[in-house]
Amino acid sequence: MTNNSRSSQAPSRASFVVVANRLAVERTTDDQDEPCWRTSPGGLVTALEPIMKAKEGAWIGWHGAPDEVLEPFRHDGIDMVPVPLSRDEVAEFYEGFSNATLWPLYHDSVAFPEFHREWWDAYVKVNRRFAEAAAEVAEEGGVVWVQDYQLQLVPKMLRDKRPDLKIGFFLHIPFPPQELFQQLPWRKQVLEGLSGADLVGFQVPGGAANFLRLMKDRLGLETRRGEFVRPDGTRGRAGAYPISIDAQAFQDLANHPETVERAKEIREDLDAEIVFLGVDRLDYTKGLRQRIRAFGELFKSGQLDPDKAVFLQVATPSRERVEEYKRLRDDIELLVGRINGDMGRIGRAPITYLHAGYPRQEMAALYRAADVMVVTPLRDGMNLVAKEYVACRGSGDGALVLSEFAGAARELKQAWQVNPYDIDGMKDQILAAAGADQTEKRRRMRQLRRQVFTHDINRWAETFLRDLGLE
Ligand code: GDG
Repeated sequence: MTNNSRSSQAPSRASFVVVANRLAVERTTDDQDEPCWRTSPGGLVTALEPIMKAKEGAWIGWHGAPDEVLEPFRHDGIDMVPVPLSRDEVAEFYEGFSNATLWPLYHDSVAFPEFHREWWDAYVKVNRRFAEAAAEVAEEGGVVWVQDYQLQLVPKMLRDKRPDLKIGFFLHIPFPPQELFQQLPWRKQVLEGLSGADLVGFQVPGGAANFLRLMKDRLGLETRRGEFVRPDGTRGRAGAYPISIDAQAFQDLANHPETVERAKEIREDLDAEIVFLGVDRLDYTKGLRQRIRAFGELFKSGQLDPDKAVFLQVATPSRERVEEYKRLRDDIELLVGRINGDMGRIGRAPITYLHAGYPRQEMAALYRAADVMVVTPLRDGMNLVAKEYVACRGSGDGALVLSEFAGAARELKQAWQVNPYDIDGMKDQILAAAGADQTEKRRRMRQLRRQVFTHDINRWAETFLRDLGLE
């Protein structure tokens, strides 16, 4: 939902505060071309909006422009508290420590994590700034919910300043096993940071188990039945809270007449009997190299006929200033170019590769248009694309190929599951999904849809906040 007109000065204290790397609004321009804010389209914002409004909530986050200091403001019933970041902090805290140290380390080190002391210093400094903002904004006895790997030190920093608060933390990405985590030179500080939360949420039980084991082995804390005991005798808890999507909203969007029409156009343009689809941020965790290789081999061997089948890959631009991402883009484009050069003919390429972001409605049209959705990350906290595809298949057919290494695999058991490192196995499952008869596809999709519609984003937020003790 866009909202341009309801921004004004924010009042000072809130009983419910969300702290996230990014603010819940983004800059845009209104009808008169004047700059204004609109609510970000993400699922987290949508899920928390009703609670934020009911509780006079505040959202603390960076507003996206370096070297700019902004006063708090009110937008559409929610107080926005912008946290400033300098250009150097964006490079060292965000692109550096968050995205070139923690991101690869937490994703099984599928790319090499870089450790730099100056990045760590920036991480500490910026986390302190977020914690200070939260300490100032939260009212006595309030609830503060800190989001994700960029802000792992905030819970303890905040608890030290404001022991009266209830503090929750949710990690959107995987939490690695001890053997990997302990490479981190600042492992103790990160664990201490997280231990300040009353409730630490993970996508899957394995993440919570890894965390509790580290609380015990690295911090020497007593742990029992999902709880840890801090040195002062107070307790915190850890558990799994698998995130989801607004399934109904996706279904409605997919069923909108314009979307239905657009999906038909996409099918006509692709002019194929069978359409395979991949949608990912262009990220090395998403398994794009392996997936494209698998399709290349299927086309080359004739198991997929390039005249009848097409693989459409949308790769949304992401973290383009980080070196590893530049390399990935070059690799992918080389691979796609080579396959299309070898196997295409005039007017027909087996792989349609789009390096672009699209409006949500276009995404829904793509999901509607695809016979087989291929989601094969090497490691993924959850993966919402898989759930979005399922929500958009109101027709009850379609097939989902899903990596075992996505958090979503625990819930979406009726998908054709794959080990993305096993190219031959992946090829077999892609063919099995494509070749399954309608009855089989419908049977599986029915169960997938039941799961996604009963475990939606509202249930996720309500469960976490109930366990944290939000009244
Ligand atoms: C992290 C974790 C976890 C993508 N391209 C476009 C677009 N998207 C949307 C998708 C989906 C979202 O972005 C991507 O979410 P994922 O879950 O697939 O992956 P990450 O971005 O890596 O998210 C992940 C998630 O946090 C939530 O906790 O599931 O494991 O890595 O919603 O639809 N949306 C639009 N245009 C695009 O071009 N509008």
